[in-house]
Amino acid sequence: MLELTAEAFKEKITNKLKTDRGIEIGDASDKDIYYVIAAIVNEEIMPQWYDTQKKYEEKNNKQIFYLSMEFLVGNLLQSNLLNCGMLDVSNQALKELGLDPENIYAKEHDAALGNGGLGRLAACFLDSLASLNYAGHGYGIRYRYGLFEQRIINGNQVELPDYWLKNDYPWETKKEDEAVCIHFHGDVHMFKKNDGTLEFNYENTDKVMAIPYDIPIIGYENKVINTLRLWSAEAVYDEQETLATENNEFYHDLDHKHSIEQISGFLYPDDSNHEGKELRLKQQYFLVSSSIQHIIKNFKKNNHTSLRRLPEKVVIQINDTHPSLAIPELMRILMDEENFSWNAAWEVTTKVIAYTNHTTLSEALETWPKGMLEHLLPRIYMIIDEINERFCKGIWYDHEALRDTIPSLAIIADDQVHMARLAIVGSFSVNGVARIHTEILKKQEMKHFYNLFPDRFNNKTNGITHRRWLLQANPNLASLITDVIGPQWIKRPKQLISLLKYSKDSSLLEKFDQVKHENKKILANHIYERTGILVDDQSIFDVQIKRLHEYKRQLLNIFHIIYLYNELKVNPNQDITPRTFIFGAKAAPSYHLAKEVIKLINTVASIVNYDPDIRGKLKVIFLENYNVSLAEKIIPAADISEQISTASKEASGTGNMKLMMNGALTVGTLDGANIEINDLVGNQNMFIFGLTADEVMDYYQHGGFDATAIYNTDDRVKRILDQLNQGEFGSHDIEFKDIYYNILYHNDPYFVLKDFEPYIETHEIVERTYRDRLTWLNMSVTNIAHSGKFSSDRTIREYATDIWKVKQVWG
Ligand code: Z57
Repeated sequence: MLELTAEAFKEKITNKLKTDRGIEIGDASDKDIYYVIAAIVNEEIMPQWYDTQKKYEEKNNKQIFYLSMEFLVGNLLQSNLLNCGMLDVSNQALKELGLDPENIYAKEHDAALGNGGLGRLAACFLDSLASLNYAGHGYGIRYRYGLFEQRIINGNQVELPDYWLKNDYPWETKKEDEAVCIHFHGDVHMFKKNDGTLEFNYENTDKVMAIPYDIPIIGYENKVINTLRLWSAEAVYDEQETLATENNEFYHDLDHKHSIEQISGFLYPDDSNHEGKELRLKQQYFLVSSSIQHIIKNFKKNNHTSLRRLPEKVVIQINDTHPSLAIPELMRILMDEENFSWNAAWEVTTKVIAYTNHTTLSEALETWPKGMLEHLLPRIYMIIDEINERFCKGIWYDHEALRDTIPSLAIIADDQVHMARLAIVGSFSVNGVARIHTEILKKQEMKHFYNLFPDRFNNKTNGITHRRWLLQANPNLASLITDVIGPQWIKRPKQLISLLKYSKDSSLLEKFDQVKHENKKILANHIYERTGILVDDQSIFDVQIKRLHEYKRQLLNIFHIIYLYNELKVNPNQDITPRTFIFGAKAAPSYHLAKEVIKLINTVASIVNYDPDIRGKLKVIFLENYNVSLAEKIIPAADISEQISTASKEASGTGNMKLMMNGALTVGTLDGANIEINDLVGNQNMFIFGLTADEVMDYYQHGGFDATAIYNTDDRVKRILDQLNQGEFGSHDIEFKDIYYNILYHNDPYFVLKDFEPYIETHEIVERTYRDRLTWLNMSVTNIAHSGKFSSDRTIREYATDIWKVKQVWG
């Protein structure tokens, strides 16, 4: 649609307002305009969507199915316009109509069907799959409530329901005819057939309908439209139930209906923390069973051959262990419905399933009580049990040296089903998400499995879509880059490297400075509108935006702020470069310490921001309800990117990549993908500090370090902890005692005190560097230049060639 003019686009808007919504432009609200523009996009892409799917059918190549409990897609209007080539014309048309495009696009409610990194990664992957023309589809759950909306009240996080579907969602299409039936509970009966093989029947199961809602995933200027299919749970309609009302069972039926609809009721809000609730297990099986049933139906429709050839046409990537029941579910269908033998079914399953691991944190590793699994999914449990028996026997007989380790490898052990073990045993590929993370999996967490299956393990360093996170979120930077090196980087992000040639050109560096400053003014305005606080757009914007977790160490950041505050109180005339610390973070509702840290940040903010001694040199801003839309506002304006996890704990991180791509400099530990950023830009272009992963793991093996010793010897640390303990930052003296106790009596499990001094010193270097404008700008441009590697296009190409063995479909 590149030939569409603004004039024609305006006409489309006015016509559609009339025909779709029955109003004249003068009476239209921003929301009306939003819906009309979404309709214009849909009109453009619907035929392309059909054509893409037809082509996939005709070519009948292998297709990728990305199964994930989370897809954090965020807002879609702007990125859909961008990808189908209508963003510029839409912006122009809206401006000519006297409207602010930003306001119109902001009318969309974010689809927050994810918690953080893992869910956002899935969304970036979909964007890259479509943009690179791979036949790859997402399968997830259409949660009626997405991740909670966060409000800060008296400094505390308060959670509100995110009913994102309250207004029409213009991007989804319900596909009633493709509904499938899912079975829970029931009794399994086993028969011996004439040929001596076993047959399994199920009776008295609870039936749930899975109704698909399809969302188009638009490739960048290539007319490829892939599908994100989200399943919604509905009660099975049968006539008896409607008749039951005569017997006064109406409320019983309603209750039943509601409990079924709960399966797709809400997204569990715990990031990197396994809660073990039965409803969550139901959700996982619901996703897996509906997706696999559909995949098999589709295979049969397009291939008139045996399902033994499924691996030639289908690869299923499971996003963490959350969909790992895909393994026994595929076994079940092949054996019980398609009459495969165990061995034949296993052969197919282990060639179709590939597993991505996203963490080594023990609290995130999924285990389910075997009783719970057996009760909810009796047949699935039998299959897992058999997988386990065969696997353990195999070790016992074939790997004598590993006999002692069987308890730590067994899929079922201590009455728990260990999902990561199931995922490794039942798949042909196990990948980590950054080099160091994969190495830790191979050498530590999963070393016995690695010894058993060395070829299965591989690394795929994460990436982000540069289309959303640079082109769309930071249009001024994108067009400056294009002015300097031409537009090739948009399709080939690695070409950003051409910027290096200009990274010492001071007149050009000025322009990058101007763009950053413009973005900072925009964010400052936004902060003022949302909080009433004025921030200095000349100050350093120091940003930490991510889920709140102890290992991510927002606490270290706030300790630094308290330290600076204490110093300024002693010496208000100190000549420091003003700083604005910006936080965005949601805590899991049940995560007490994380919520205490949010409270601490807000409390420190309320003191620092209004203390006249500070004279505006420090501002602390906690922006509530951090989500994709807010990230798009903050990232273009960041000077400093805080990536300060306890080394070895952050599998990869992806915010680090987004901020780097937008010219922020990283203050970070040698953890996750920070290490790979550091490989590219070098120590001279980022601020690395703190313990290494090896040192951290060493301490853990030898009982940690002595936190109290640091408290007793470092006056700065002692001061801060005493302030927390004595209620200096709170109205009651009990506030923040939990943080104090956690550090001193639980021996600072995330090494906040150990890394405090190097962190403080690093920030002193940051400040000196910031004052040296040309050096800073050179560093910033160098980071942008190297960020092309972290496009998810690169990541997806690696998955495609190494794991999936698929090629681009055409073009
Ligand atoms: C999640 O967002 C991540 C890991 C998990 O196990 C769960 Br559950 C949720 C994150 C990691 O913490 C990040 O380091 C990583 O970048 C991201 O997944 C994507 O791989």
